[in-house]
Amino acid sequence: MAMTDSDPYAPAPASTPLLALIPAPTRLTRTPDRGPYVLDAGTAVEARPGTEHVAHWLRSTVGAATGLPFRDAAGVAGAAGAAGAPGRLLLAVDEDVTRGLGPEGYRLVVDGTGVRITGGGPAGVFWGAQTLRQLLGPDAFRRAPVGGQRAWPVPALVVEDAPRFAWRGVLLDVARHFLPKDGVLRYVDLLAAHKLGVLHLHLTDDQGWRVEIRRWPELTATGAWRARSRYGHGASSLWDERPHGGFYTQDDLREIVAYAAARHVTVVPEIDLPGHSQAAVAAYPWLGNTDVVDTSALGVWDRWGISPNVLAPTDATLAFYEDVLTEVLDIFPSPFVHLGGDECPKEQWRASPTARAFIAKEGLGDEDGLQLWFMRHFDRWLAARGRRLVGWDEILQGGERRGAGTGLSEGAVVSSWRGYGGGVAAARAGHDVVMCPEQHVYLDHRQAPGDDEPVPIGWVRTLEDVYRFEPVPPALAGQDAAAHVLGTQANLWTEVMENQQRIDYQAFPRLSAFAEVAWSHLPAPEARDWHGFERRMTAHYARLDALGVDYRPPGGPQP
Ligand code: TNX
Repeated sequence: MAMTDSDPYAPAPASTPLLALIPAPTRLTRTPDRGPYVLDAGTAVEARPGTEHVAHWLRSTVGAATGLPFRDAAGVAGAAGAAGAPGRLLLAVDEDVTRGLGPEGYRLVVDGTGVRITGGGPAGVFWGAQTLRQLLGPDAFRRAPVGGQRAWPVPALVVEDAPRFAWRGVLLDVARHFLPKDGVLRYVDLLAAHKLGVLHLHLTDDQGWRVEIRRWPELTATGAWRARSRYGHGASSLWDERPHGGFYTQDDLREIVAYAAARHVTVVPEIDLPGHSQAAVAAYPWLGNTDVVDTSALGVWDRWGISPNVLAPTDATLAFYEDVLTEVLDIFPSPFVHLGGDECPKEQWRASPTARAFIAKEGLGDEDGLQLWFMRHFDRWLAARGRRLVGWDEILQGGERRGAGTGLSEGAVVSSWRGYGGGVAAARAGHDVVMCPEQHVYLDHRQAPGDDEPVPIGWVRTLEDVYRFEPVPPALAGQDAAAHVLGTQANLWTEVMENQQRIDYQAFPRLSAFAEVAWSHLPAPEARDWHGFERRMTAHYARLDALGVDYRPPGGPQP
């Protein structure tokens, strides 16, 4: 799609409001002779079929912030008038209007008679409504009205917009530190405000199991709790001597899924296996490699890094995880189910007579083959149920040597985190991929050098670094395989983020830059208008303030 007719990045003359949309729309044209339109108590919403949930969102969210009632046009006297009658906010799905913009695309028209948001599908209408909220100004992001503003002007304009990528994701690691349900719902809203449509919930890890499984209650009774955490490295490490834990009931998760669905956010659950599984082994010791270690003595892992206590390759383990996944599928309608596959230490398999015999019997070659065997089993199991496996790029290990491609089903998706390499290889082999290289979009990494960063881990990934991240690497650019890049994802691992405030600090403002990378049709990294983005961020910080986001301030932490 062509970048722009009029330039949404151009600095606004001082006399006109800075629109400062984030993520930047594909095309924005000001039509000052046709407007503005002023929303007030008389503005009625006409929600055509398929858009009722957007009207509901407007009332419950923008209405709560502004005091605007957004009354239903059907209930307003004389409402039988033509579409987009004066004083109307029209919401409609109409592909004839949005032609070529796709189901998530929308056309937003503001003129003196009202506002018309037309989507290629219901999602497009919702993203258009999010744009309208930005146009109303930062106070439209509050939870309740401040001051007595009754009239909300919006400049006359036409926006035509559609996302570059379908998978615009954020991983929230609720395993290392549990984030209570309300915090997750709040993140759904923050994602939606940035037109990000995938919430990848990392529900299990060595340090905690966070999803209620009715058939296997010890997973949460035991696996959701640890007595303490260890921070720092080597001699300078310290135990905090505080318990940590929590989990979501299935009802909690259904509520999160429904809340997200109403905001066009898909929740992709991750059950990490066969590594990162000590919490499960602590709950059911027979899941572990009992001929190598006395797993009955294990607790939930209480330090960071990667536990050597991985799943044992037995029929009982497979059957157990089939039970788990049966319940997971029942909770999460997502077409994609993430099963990890990352960072699985192989020492216990190497030492285990059971695992060695298994590798020999199945002709797996070595431990990498064994890991692939695990992933393939569940890849097929998911495919038979109409779902697609997603795994970290280690799921490619052990495939090529066996001369059978990746050994995974065609629908399997790779999350490329150790750089772009795994994603490039997977795309060339015909798999869809999500690019989330740790060198660019790991938001647990520090955002500035210096001693005063509250979360001083990892490499430095500045706001500008994230803004200049390009999901399609040169190795794929211009090739057919580039079509396999479903999109991109920023990952919030929470080893050093204990609570919502810390997550906010690491996530923002970088997630705002990431949203633009995922949604907007930006030019090549070196040609991106970083200073224009910075200028728009000035207005966006006011929105984040109104939302109560504890972002890292532009100048760094205040003493
Ligand atoms: C690597 S990304 C991990 C996570 C850690 C993260 C910390 C991935 C698949 N594994 O388990 O939390 O690094 O940056």
